[in-house]
Amino acid sequence: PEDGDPSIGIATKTRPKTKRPSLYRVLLLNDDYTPMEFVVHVLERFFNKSREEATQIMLHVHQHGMGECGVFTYEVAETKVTQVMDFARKHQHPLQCVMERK
Ligand code: TYC
Repeated sequence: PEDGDPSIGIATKTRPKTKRPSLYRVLLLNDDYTPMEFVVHVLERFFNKSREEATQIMLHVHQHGMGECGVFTYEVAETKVTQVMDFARKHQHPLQCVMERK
């Protein structure tokens, strides 16, 4: 004790406080209007995918309704979603990008 009765001890237990950040999946949703080439470009530009991987992901989304672009911490995932949505809107495509807790 800093002050007061030195015979009274305060029991404390510390534990390592480092918490792993929660991770979020960023997903693209399929629609009938966004051109396939535009989706491939989005995956290359915002998710650093190769042309080949971007094409595979795009086709997965096209065939299954949604697909994963990457896994990020909250702030990074949020930024990716905003960038993709702004870019799609700017080009007048209805492409939807969402994030979900892993
Ligand atoms: N279904 C679209 C088409 O046939 C292509 C597409 C793929 C759209 C993936 C969105 O997230 C998407 N042109």
